[in-house]
Amino acid sequence: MNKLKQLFAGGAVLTFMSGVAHAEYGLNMPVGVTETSRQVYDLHMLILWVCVAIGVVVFGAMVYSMIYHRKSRGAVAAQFHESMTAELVWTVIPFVILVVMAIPATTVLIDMHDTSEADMTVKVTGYQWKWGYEYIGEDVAFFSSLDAKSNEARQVGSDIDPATVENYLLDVDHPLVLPVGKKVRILLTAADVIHAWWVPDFGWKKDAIPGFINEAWVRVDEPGVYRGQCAELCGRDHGFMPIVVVVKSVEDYEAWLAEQKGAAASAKLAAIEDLDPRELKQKGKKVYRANCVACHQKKGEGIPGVFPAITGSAIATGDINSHINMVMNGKIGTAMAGFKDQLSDVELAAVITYQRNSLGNKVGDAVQPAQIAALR
Ligand code: HEC
Ligand SMILES: [Cu+2]
Repeated sequence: MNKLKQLFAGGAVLTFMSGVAHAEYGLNMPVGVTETSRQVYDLHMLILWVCVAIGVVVFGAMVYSMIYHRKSRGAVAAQFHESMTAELVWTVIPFVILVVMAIPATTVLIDMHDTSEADMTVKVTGYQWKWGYEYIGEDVAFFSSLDAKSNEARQVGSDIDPATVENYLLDVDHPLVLPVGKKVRILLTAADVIHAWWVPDFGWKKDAIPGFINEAWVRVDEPGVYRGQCAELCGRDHGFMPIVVVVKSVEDYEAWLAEQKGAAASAKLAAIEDLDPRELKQKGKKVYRANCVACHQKKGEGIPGVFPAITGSAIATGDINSHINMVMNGKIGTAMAGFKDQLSDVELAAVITYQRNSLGNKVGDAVQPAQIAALR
């Protein structure tokens, strides 16, 4: 009896706590911030209560029969077979229930797939292991990788405690920025393996498949920061390609977009100018930390037998052209992907210069962005 009391007390405390901590830890799915997500939530609640009602009726009848028609009371089972009425009842009622549930479910599905009359389009491409975002018709495109702090804290032997990193593994360097209240068509694809784009607050999740374009849309009602993750097991660093969407007012979004276009233009200009090797090295370190460290490691030591070291590497300390070729085009059939399409001229020149003159290497030469541009 005492045990039972404890159990109930424990249950009561848990219920109470779950009420208190509701904001961070709810048992239910989030209501979300879009019309779609609210429709999905309502549908979920409707079906839940239909299931609860069926459960109460079925188990109620069972428990009632077990208590009031038990053998010790002298109950004798009724003997009837092939009862038309019973068979009709247990066929027609579930059928009607299914149809009643299918009508709202289909309505929501059709709404979710209707990408017509969108105000703008963003193309989302999944990569191992980051996201690429392209604002169609705006000449704005960038990559979105795990933020440097999470990335450093997650490394084996890192001296940063993950508990001290805000939004650990849920933050990126360049979030997707969207305007509030606008219908955004989202095109999804991937460049290597299957990924899936999932922001729970938007109420949907969709696969990004190489060679296919999937469509979805979102219209966010409130400005804010919404976080999600890749939801398809896509390789070793699947858990390290989060999604962050920053939703801004329309004016702020326009200002941001203009700024991005300005940045793209100045990056093109910078690509023509020669840069100081020291500046290249500094930039290169950032590029290396964001794109190469997962395999070649922080100090360039690599992982013996899996990923070669950059420190003392014959390529990174040898002929500069083979080094450039390796980084731009990768090596087919290995995990070394070509970075030609993922990094700008400046970034490529910087990371190559960095690898040759840092991480324990001292070749003393440098690559300029113009050389990279000429090789495209
Ligand atoms: C997904 C893992 C991975 C990532 C990320 C990666 N590499 Fe590599 N890299 C490899 C592998 C594997 C090889 C060996 C290829 C081979 O078999 O020759 C390699 C080889 C190299 C080499 C030649 C080293 C040698 O001595 O053979 C260079 C230089 C290099 N990578 C530069 C880079 C740069 C620069 C980046 C970031 C922009 C980068 N890598 C990102 C996996 C990776
Ligand atoms: Cu993925």
